[in-house]
Amino acid sequence: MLRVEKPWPVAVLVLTVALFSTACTGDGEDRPQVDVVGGDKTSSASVSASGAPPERGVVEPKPPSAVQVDVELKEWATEAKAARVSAGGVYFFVSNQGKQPHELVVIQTDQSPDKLPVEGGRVPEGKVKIVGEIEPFAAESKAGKTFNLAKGKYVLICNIAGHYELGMRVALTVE
Ligand SMILES: [Cu+2]
Repeated sequence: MLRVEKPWPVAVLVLTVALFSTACTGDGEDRPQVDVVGGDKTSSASVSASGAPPERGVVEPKPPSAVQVDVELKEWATEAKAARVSAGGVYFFVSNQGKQPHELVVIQTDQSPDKLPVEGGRVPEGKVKIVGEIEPFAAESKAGKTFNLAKGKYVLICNIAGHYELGMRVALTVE
């Protein structure tokens, strides 16, 4: 009897431990899941805290009569594929090839691209003549919009704080 009884408590013990550890594992799995969800919330909150939630660009249709200018945005450059365009409807097809949101602000000015006034890292929009703007849009997306431009000299910039001074500016002549 003793020989038969001996394995019994061992088996019960093993089974009990197995059940207990299974239950523990179950609890353990639940808790980390809560932590993971909390972690996700924390990380997305920190992403939001770094700036406005990046919206993808909106590509409006190009009017048939408009002249198209392709523009590339990245850290840290604004590159226009044309230096001169004809006056009238100018359709800016803008590709954000950077790693963060950028915008396109069209300023009519006789100043050279690097000589615009700067206050707090931005070109003060009340002190320059803004004739068009594509609001900040997400990296790896595109935006297209038409502005009616008269003959003159223009500078295209990204006016998110710091970006203009880092080099996001380029000249465009409308003739
Ligand atoms: Cu920018």
